[in-house]
Amino acid sequence: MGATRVVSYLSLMAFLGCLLENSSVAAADSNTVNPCCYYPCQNSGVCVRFGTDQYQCDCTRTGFYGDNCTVPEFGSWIRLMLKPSPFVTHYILTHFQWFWNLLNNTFLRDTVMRLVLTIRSNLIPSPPTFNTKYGYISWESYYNISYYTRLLPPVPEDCPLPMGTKGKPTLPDPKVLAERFFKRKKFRPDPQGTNLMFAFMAQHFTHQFFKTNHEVKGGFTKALGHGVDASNIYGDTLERQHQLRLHKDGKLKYQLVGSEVFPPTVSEAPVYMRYSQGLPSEQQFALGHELYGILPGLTLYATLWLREHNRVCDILRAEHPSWDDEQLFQTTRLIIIGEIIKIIIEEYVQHLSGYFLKLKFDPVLLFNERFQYSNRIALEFCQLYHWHPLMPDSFIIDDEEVSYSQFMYNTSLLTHYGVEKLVDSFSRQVAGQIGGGHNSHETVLRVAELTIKESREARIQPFNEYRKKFNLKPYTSFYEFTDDPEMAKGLEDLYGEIDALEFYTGVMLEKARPDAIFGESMVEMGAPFSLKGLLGNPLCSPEYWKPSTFGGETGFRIVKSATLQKLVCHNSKWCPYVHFRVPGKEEEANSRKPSTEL
Ligand code: SCL
Repeated sequence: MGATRVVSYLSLMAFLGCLLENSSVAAADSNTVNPCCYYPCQNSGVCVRFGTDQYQCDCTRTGFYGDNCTVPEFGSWIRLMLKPSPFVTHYILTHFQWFWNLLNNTFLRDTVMRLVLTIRSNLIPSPPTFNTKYGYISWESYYNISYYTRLLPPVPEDCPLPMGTKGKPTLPDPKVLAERFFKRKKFRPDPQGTNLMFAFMAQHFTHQFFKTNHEVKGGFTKALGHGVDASNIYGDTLERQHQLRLHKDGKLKYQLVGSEVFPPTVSEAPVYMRYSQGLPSEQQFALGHELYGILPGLTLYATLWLREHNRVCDILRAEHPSWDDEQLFQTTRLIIIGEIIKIIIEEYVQHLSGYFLKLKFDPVLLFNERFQYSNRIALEFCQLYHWHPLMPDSFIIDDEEVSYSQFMYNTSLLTHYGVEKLVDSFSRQVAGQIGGGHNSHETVLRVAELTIKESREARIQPFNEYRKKFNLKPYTSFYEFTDDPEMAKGLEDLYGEIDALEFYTGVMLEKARPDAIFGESMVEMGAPFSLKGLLGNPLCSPEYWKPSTFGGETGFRIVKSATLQKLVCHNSKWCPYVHFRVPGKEEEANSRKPSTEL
C-alpha cells in the first residue's frame, strides 16, 4: 500500500458548512469527510479508509504506484504509449472493409478475435468483488449469489453529497430527467438499421439473467444462473421446469393450434404468468419467463425456442434410443444454450458492434489463455442494458399498423399471423436509436425513470468514475459529453458538475458515435460484461466443450452451426426474411419471395 495520506479539507469545510445549512446532508457528525468519497484511487486502485480522515490506495497489480496509484510502472508506461485509444480501435474495426474481408479469411481472424475476447474480459473482475451491501471484498459478497455483483463499490453512505463530493446536494428529479432528455420527440431510426427482431431478441435474451427482485431493496436478482442458462425457456426454478416439461422424450409441453406447435396454456402447464386480470388460464401461454406473455415479440421467441428444443429432442432420440426422458432433456438444454451463445456472438453482437471483423464463437480460442469459466451478473450491466429507445411508435404487422394498446398482452396476434409473418414483419421494421436521448416512446418512458431511481437506491458511482474504470478519459464538460447544446446546458443546470453525472444518464445520453446505435461508453462498458458472460459459460470450458457433452458429433454440429435463420426456418412452414437488421435494397427485392429452403 502507498503511504498514508492526510487530506486537507479546508475549502471543503466551508463548502460543507453552507450545505449543512440547507440540511440535506447526512455527513458524519464530526467535521471530517470519508476521504474515499473523493474517489482518490486511480487505475483501479482500492480505497481503504484509515482513522477518520485518512485513506490508503491499494495499488497491488494495477501496474501503477504512488499514494493514488497514479504513477505507471515501466511496463504500464510502455503499454500506455503503445495502446491505441478506444476511438482508434473502434475506427479501425468499423472501417477498411476491404482489409477485413482479407483478414477474415486468414488465421489472423482467430488472433484478433482472441484479442477482443481477452482484452474485454480482463476488465471484469473474476471471481466477483463487491455488491450493493459490501463496498469491500467479503465472503458474503462472494457466496451469496442472490446479489448482483458490482464493478465499483457503492458511493459510501456517509459522503457529504449524493454522488460523493461533486455536484448538487440533491439529484435531479428522475421524472424531469425522463421528460426533458429521454422522451421521444420524433422517432429517430437506428442508423445501423437495427430491427425489431433484434429488439425482441435483446429483451428475450437478457431477461434470463436480468431479473431484479423488486420485493426487496439492496440489488438482488432472482436469476441465480448469472448468465446464459436458458432459464427464460425452462423456468428459473426446478418446479417451473417440471411443469413445463412433457416428461416424454425430453420434450417440452406444447399445444397445437391448427396444425402448428405453440407453447402450452397455463391450464395445461400450471405456472404463474403475468397477464391482464381475468384472462382465463386457457388463454394464457405457459412460458419459461413469467413476463413473456406481455409482448407478442417475446412469445414469438419463446415459441421458436420451444419448437427448436423439441426438434433437437427428436434428433437426439433417433441416435440414442436407450436414453431416458431426463437425459434427452438435459442434453437438449445444453445444445440450446450452445445455440443461443453462437447466435448471440456471431449475429447479435456482430450486428451491434458494426465491426467488419467477422466475430467467431470458438471456445478453443481461449484454451491457452488465463480465463475463469464463471460469471456473476453486475448491477451496472443490468442498468446499462435498459434499451427502451429501440421500441418504435407502433408495430407494422403484415402491412397493418398495430398500436401499443393492441400489441401488449395480445395473445391471439401470434397464433393469428403465425411465426413466419411475425418474423418477417419484425425483421423489416427499423428500431429506434438507443443513444443520444430524446428517443423513448411514452409507453416505456417510466422505465428510464425507474432505472434512475434504482441506481440511486443502489448508490451507483458517477459516470466519470466508470469511464476511468473502463480505461476511458473522464469527460471534462457536458459540452464534450453531448453535442446537443440544449441538453448540455440542461444537464449542467441540474447536475452542477460533469463529475456528478449519473451512470445510466451517462451511457444513454452520451453523443452516439457517427452513424452508430449508441455512444462510446455503452460499447466499452457493455462489451466486457457481455463477452465475459458468453465465454465464461461452463459450456465453453475445456471440460465441457466436446462432442459427448452434446450427445455426440450431431449435437455438437448443431451448436457450432446455429444461426438465427435456421432457428426460424427449421421451425416454420416457410422461410421469411429473418435478420437483426432491416433489408437493404437488394435484400428487399430477393426476400419478398417466400422460400422454403435455407
Ligand atoms: C455490446 C454488447 C452488449 C452491450 C453493449 C455493447 C457490444 C462486442 C464486440 N459488443 O455486446 O458492443 O460488441 O463485444
